[in-house]
Amino acid sequence: HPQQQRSVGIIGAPFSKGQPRRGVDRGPDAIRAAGLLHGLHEQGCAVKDYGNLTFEEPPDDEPVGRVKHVRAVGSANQRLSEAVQAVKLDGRVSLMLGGDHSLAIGSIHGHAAAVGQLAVVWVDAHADVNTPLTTPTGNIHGQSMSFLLHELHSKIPILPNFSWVKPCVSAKDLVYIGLRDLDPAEHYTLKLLGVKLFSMTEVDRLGVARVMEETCDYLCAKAKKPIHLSYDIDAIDPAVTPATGTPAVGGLSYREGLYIAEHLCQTGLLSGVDLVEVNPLRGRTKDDVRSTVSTAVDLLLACFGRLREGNHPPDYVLPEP
Ligand code: 6HN
Ligand code: MN
Ligand code: MN
Ligand code: MN
Repeated sequence: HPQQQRSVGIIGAPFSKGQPRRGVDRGPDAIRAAGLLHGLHEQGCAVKDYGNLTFEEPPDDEPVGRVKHVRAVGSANQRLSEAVQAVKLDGRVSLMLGGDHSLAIGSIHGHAAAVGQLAVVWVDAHADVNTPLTTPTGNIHGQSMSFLLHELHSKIPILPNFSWVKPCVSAKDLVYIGLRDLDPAEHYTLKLLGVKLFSMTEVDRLGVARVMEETCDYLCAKAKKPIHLSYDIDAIDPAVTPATGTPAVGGLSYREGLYIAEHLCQTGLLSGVDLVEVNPLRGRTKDDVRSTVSTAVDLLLACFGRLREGNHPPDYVLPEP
């Protein structure tokens, strides 16, 4: 059906302590500088930019067990959760620009706190479902979903600055797309919980169109819950989006990545979006960075109504001679 006016609230989250590489905190400004707001306006969206969040640096943020920067990640996400709740109370689709993927904790928590039960579509090379006790790296961006899943609640230790995090997603309301680099504990967990996933093998077998049909059938089987899309740019093949911290070969093509965003937009149920892990200091050349950032912008424009067939305003009339 024709384009409805989409109302978007942008939150920049220049945060990098969920992983060890510098630069991912420059993601939000790089994505804005590549024309995101202009593009959204041009396609008829009502956009409000809430600006960039600022984060405190907790003193003595020593590792807890293997887990790094626990206090910084906990307090940054608490702030983000509140910001997302404010955007949702303003009646907008929340768009969080990362920053690293640990920010999904606050983004999804805040979204669920504002609107209730969510369906989550996690597009990523990685499952980000290590617990603080299974993480091989200690990086919280590889653990985000473990804090959010009800079914893993008993496996999560008490951590400083995390007491506000309450699990808010059921395993049956989660779908992964694009997976190709999982740790053994993550694979075990997804099988144990019966989480629906479309790894790159399924994308190859079914094609992206069937993957998206099955994703929406699965998530909408009972009720039409609001959808939270958490898009890690490393889901796309590093030939297209190399400027990211944990690239993994064999990823989604540009077209497959766009199709996912277009299809979720057409459901009319997209209520919150994350675009994370764009790191303008990675990649070898300026073109590497340009291609990564402009792909991120294209994915987001598709999330908010842009179609490859073209678009026109609902009140368009042909000029008479
Ligand atoms: N990401 N599984 C690895 C880990 O450190 O737990 C990689 C995580 C990557 C996280 O890309 O958002
Ligand atoms: Mn991720
Ligand atoms: Mn990833
Ligand atoms: Mn529509």
